[in-house]
This record gives sequence, C-alpha cells and structure tokens, in this order.
Amino acid sequence: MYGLHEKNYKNGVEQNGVKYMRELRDAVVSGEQEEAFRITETGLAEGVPVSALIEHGLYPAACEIARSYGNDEVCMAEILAKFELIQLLLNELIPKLRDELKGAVRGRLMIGSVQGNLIDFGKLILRILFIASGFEVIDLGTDVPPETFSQHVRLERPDILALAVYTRESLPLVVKTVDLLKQQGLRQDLKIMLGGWAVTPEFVVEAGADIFAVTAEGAVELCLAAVGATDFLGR
Ligand code: B12
Repeated sequence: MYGLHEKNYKNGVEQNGVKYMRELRDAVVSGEQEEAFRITETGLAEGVPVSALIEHGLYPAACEIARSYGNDEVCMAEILAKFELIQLLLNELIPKLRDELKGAVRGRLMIGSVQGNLIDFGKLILRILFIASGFEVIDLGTDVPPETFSQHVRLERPDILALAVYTRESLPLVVKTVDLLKQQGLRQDLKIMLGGWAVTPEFVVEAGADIFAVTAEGAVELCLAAVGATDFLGR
C-alpha cells in the first residue's frame, strides 16, 4: 500500500494515528455513524492527516464492506447504507483535504460505470483511493451513456477518464465511448483507463484505451505515472 504518511507519524502521533484509522475503519464497517464521525473529529484534532484517515480508514472499510456481499448475514440495504456513510464522511473530509494539500492536485480523474452497468462497489472503492492520493475525482455515477461521457469530458477536461465495466454485454459501449471521444476531438490530451470484471488486456487494446488496472492500488500507481506525479508533496 501507499504508506504515504509515515513521515508524519513519528513518535507519539504514530501510535494515535494508527489507532484512529483502525477505529474509523471498524466503526464504518459496523455502520456506526455517530461513532465514525466522533473518531474522525478526534483524529483530526489530534493531528492525524486527512488523507491518512481516508486511505487507511475509509478505503479498507469500503473493501471489507464490498467483500461482505453474498454473506447470508448481510443484506444489500445494509451494504448501501454503509457506502452512504462513507460518502457522508468524505463530504466532510474532502474540503479539509484540499486545505491539507494547499490547493495542489495531482490530476483530475473522471470516472463512471459504462451504460448497462448498475454495479459500482469497485468504482466507489477506486474513487476513495484516488481522493486519498491527491486526485480531484469527478464521479458520473452508473449507467453512463457515451454521449454523457463526451459532454462531461468537454466541460471538465479531466487528465484521465476511467471507464468501469462489469458486464460483457456493455463492452461495445466502451468502444462507442472511445470512438465518440475521438470523433469529437477530445481524445488527444486524455488518457483512458479501463477496469472492472469484464475487461481483459486484449480488450483494452481493441478498444483503443491507454491504461488497464486490475486493482485500485494498481490503478492509482499507473495514473500517477500517467500524469507525471511521481514526487508529490514528498510522497
Ligand atoms: C455485487 C455484484 C452485483 C451487485 C452490485 C451492487 C453494486 N451496487 O455494485 C448487484 C446485485 C446489483 C448485481 C447485479 C447484476 N449483476 Co452482478 N455481480 C456482483 C459481483 C458478485 C461482485 C462485484 C463486486 O462488487 N465486487 C467487489 C469489488 C470491490 O470488486 P471489483 O468490482 O472487482 O473491483 C475491484 C477491481 O476490479 C478494480 N476496479 C473496479 N472497478 C474498476 C474500474 C476501473 C476503471 C479500474 C481501473 C479498476 C476497477 O478495483 C476494485 C478494488 O480493487 C460480480 C462478480 C465479480 N466477481 O465481480 C457480479 C457480476 C459482475 N454480475 C453479473 C451479472 C450478470 C449481474 C446482473 C445482470 C444479474 C441479473 N441477472 O440481474 C445484474 C445487473 C448488472 C448491471 N446491469 O449492472 C456478472 C456479469 C457477467 C457478464 N454478463 O458479463 C458477474 C461477473 C457475476 C458472474 N460471474 O456471472 N451484481
């Protein structure tokens, strides 16, 4: 993992920081909203970096929640409520993260699940890690048609467009999205990344995309290289 915050964790702060991150993860996984907010606030007051709370608290929590899918004791409504809690915490943390990064942004990532895909746990997890890693993330949601991707690329000019693809049936819509971006002259300065259950390395080549990642960690690493942000705020 990106043990990005070790430098900030020398001496006593280290112990406390790790404690808060672990407690935050556990509170979110248990769906304890008040406790999660309390730990976040106390952790911040004690000097734990915002990015560390997101990366080592919210990110592992999201992975664990997604893994609980299919477990007989956990229902979908519970999983969705926990992802909602993560979103509420992110709403509070993102402005503080901007202050922490002093306006510096590693790059802009636009992400969406391609039309026909209502599945998004993996996308949400990816989003959390990109935010923690200093990217500005624009999430277009699920079931996004090619035209919507191109409209938003034109407006927001991201560095990277990440297309999440979980069903094979939607692969032709990935090709359509890439082609549309080309036709509209939006492809030159844009890196296109593909990922999710239905994507293979061969398909990435066939679709004319640039980056393929199997995990969220791999995706962040490849995107950092793609935007040339290898040395960002000492990380
Ligand atoms: C959970 C799940 C669902 C949930 C999704 C809930 C939600 N809100 O996300 C629900 C119940 C809604 C669902 C519905 C359906 N599903 Co479903 N679902 C799954 C399942 C079991 C797990 C997906 C998941 O969340 N995994 C956990 C996450 C964390 O892992 P992940 O997605 O792999 O993400 C990691 C990496 O892949 C990567 N990553 C993820 N996204 C991206 C994106 C980019 C750009 C990058 C770089 C990396 C990246 O980072 C993540 C973290 O490391 C998969 C099987 C599977 N093994 O993937 C089937 C699966 C995707 N579903 C499938 C099907 C068929 C369906 C349905 C059509 C079923 C039906 N008949 O109703 C529907 C509708 C799908 C639709 N139209 O979108 C099939 C698809 C097969 C196909 N046709 O190609 C699968 C593969 C199951 C199977 N083996 O048959 N599904």
